[in-house]
Amino acid sequence: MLSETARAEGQTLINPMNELLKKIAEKRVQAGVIGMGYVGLPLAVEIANAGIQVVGIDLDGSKVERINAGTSYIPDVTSEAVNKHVAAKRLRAVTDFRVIRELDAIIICVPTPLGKTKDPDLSMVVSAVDRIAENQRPGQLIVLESTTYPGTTEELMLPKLEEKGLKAGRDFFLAFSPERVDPGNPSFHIFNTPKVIGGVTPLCLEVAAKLYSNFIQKVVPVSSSQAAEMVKLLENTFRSVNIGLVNEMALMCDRLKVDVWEVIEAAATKPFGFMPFQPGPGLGGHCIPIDPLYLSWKLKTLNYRARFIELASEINADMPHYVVNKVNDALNSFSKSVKNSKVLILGVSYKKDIDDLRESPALDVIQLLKQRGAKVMYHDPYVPEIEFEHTHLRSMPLDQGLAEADCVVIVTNHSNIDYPKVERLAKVVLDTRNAMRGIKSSKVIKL
Ligand code: SAJ
Repeated sequence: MLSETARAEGQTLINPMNELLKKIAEKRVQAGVIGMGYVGLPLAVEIANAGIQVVGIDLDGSKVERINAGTSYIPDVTSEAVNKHVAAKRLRAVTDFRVIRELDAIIICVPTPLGKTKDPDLSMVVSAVDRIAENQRPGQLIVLESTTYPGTTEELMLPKLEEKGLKAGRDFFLAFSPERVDPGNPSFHIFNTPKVIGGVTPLCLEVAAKLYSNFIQKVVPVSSSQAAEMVKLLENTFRSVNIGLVNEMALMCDRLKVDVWEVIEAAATKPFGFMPFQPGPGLGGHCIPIDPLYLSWKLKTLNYRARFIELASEINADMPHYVVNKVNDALNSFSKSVKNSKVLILGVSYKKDIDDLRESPALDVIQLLKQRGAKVMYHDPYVPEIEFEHTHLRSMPLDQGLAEADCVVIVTNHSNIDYPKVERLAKVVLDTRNAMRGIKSSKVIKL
């Protein structure tokens, strides 16, 4: 039986697509996920949860070993879940890309960072696509999930995958589907977060949507891979620009001597037309500080300057300097200077209740304080040790840090910190996250 789209495109009766659709419908499809990180491993486990055979492919042998040993190294994925599927031989991991020959569906979840010159670094995507092209056969679905600029799927991936004469939409199927993993989110996981999908052709979309519907509650089809790529960038640019706005609000309220947290809380009572964001010490994570710059980079190649993106990035990137100036003011009020003062950084991960340090503003704050001659310590129950540039520190016991510090800076507002104790034992606290809201104290300075 031909799908309606296939019939419209005059497809022959027996063709790779029907074969693949049949395997998907009967859950015989062999899936593979390239990149076993905070996106790939949860995705692979979700695919296995649907009863589909899945192979995790990663260059990092230690990740492969840990998965095959039934253990998880991603906080949002339990070892019990990994072990269950490995024991049932539904999930395994390999470093050898030749496994792709056996696979019907390959999903790419590799990092897309910025290079040294702040330009997109798609080297890991290119490498994954090259490995797929080397092992490609008719009847495969290939999906890119890594966040990237609009056009990547069609302009960069498609030519490589058609190089040997296979045709997208006929012999293989190519789509983009942005990942929407929110690390540490207690409510939304892979299964119950709607998944946007855009195909290089309508048939590509149809095949990808059929596959994802096996393990995602709601699939959201869009008209092209570019549209799907742009959806993700809108989502994250929306956050970056609004965080930049609220950070600038904090700078303005500081000059107006108005409590920005009170203003935001009151504005948030508006039941429509407003969405609260919180000021902070800067923008961390591997997405929000980076993804919008993929979009502005692409638009620059089209002679357009994405001013909101650039301005928001500038304001967000400047917040660590603002924090350090506030530390300086706090110490000055005790006739101390930053130089030779002991500063305790409370919380170093890029957001609360996780252990991820990527792009964390805490690292910038630490570097800036060290440059001004401060003796910097930190306490973070999620991060036992940090090592970056010329800094190597271990998390100090909280009571000891509070006793020794001339100034405490709350950079990440982990839920499991005893903030009343911080107020009791600290000399002065700079609270960049309103973690001490509700604790009235002359020792606490808010951002
Ligand atoms: N931040 C603020 N103020 C805010 C919100 C966040 O300063 O009001 C800071 C956070 O502290 C953090 C950074 O921004 O340093 C990013 O925070 P985030 O909450 O956006 O968290 P991410 O980057 O882990 O995950 C985001 C997802 N988060 C949410 O939707 C809440 C989502 O945008 C994407 O699925 C994900 O990035 C991604 O992978 O793109």
